[in-house]
Amino acid sequence: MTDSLENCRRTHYSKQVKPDMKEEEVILMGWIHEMRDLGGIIFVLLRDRDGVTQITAPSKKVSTELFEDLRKLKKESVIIVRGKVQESGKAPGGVEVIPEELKLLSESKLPLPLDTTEKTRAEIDTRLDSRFIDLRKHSVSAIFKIKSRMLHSVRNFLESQDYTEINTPKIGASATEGGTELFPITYFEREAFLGQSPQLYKQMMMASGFDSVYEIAPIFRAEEHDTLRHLNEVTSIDVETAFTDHIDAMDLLERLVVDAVTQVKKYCQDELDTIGFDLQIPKTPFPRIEYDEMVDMVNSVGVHMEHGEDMPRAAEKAMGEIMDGYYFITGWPTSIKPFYVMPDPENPLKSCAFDLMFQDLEISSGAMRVHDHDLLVEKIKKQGLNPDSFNRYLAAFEYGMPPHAGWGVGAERFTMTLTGLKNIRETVLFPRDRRRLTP
Ligand code: AMO
Repeated sequence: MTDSLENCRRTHYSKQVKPDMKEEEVILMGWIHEMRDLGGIIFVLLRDRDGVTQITAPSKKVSTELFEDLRKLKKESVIIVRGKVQESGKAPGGVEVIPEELKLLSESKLPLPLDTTEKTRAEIDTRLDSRFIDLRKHSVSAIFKIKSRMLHSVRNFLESQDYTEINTPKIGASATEGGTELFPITYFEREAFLGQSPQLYKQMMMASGFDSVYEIAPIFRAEEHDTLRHLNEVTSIDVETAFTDHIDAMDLLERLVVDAVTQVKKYCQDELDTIGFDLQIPKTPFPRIEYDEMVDMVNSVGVHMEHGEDMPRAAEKAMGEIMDGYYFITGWPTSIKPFYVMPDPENPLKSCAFDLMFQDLEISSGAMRVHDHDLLVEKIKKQGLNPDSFNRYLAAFEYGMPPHAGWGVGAERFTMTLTGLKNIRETVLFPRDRRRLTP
């Protein structure tokens, strides 16, 4: 039998228990991180959201019944401890709690599928299989506090710039980013697809007169990649702005990135310390490198890349060696960018598209868009797609569409740059990749 919460409520988190609270009564709630039974004295490390408190029970100072109950506890069980704070040179945080009452709320099964101390680190697949336990480790939960702060900062920043948050469908009838990489689903008697990007919707919102919109939502990519940088479900931060061009879009993105990094550094220093990452606030302006210049740069270090081809992984790696931090690649060939990207009016073989890179990792793609209906139809056809399947989207370009530009940032890749993590799976609570559909 386990105890119930009844009227008992937490008075403090572990982090809030300080040595100057001597003799103060506290009620702590959490998991049993570690137990040491030395015969005449029992030590229990109680772990909660972001800290650990040592519960010290000398047999001479606590009741026999309480002492025996403590002795029976199992690691990772959930408990409530009411007790008095004492200063202690040896305990974590310089404090310990002498227990007066113990409630066992939920007993954990043993052995655990995964160790919760920071002493050992299991393989990523073992960790993900038992993700809820993996997340109990402060070095893992810290990643998600950093991601949460980043998303919070992004929202605050865009709201401060008068952007309206929108929600668009994640089930649709056609592709947005070209014909491949779609997950088909059964939609009653028809076939439909999971959304690859809110691209077409955010553009239609420009014809609706909203001017500045953003969406933070999942996108689904049926890419067969099995890399440290690709997932099949991603959280995308999408932005679209009317009466602007790609230069304005890059400026906005640069300001947003610097703001988010600054906020993470300000509010998540404990989490950054926990994961041991020295986050640097990027210098501005971010370098802007023309595509052709990038091709020459990678060729000059012995990596072969043709002018006109998409960036192979070897070229990304080479750029990652040359460039430190964030930089834009601009002036991409029109032929390798999606149909909605505006060709450069001076040289239509080049486009008004850009990528934001962090060392060897693409964080974002964006562009000024085509807002002329006929040119858009022509470009859709040129890419081997059927304009008829885009008729509802295309209609938005026939009744007054302002020039517009925007971008999409992958929240997980951005989190990788904020945490120094090399495997994107670590930045998602429950990742979806080629091999993983559970938990
Ligand atoms: P793109 O397809 O380049 O552009 O995606 C934008 C950003 O989303 C992230 N991303 C991914 N992250 C992890 N795994 C994936 N499989 C994956 N696919 C994409 C990357 C990438 O830079 N509609 C355009 C954006 C725009 O022009 O507004 C688009 O979706 O960080």
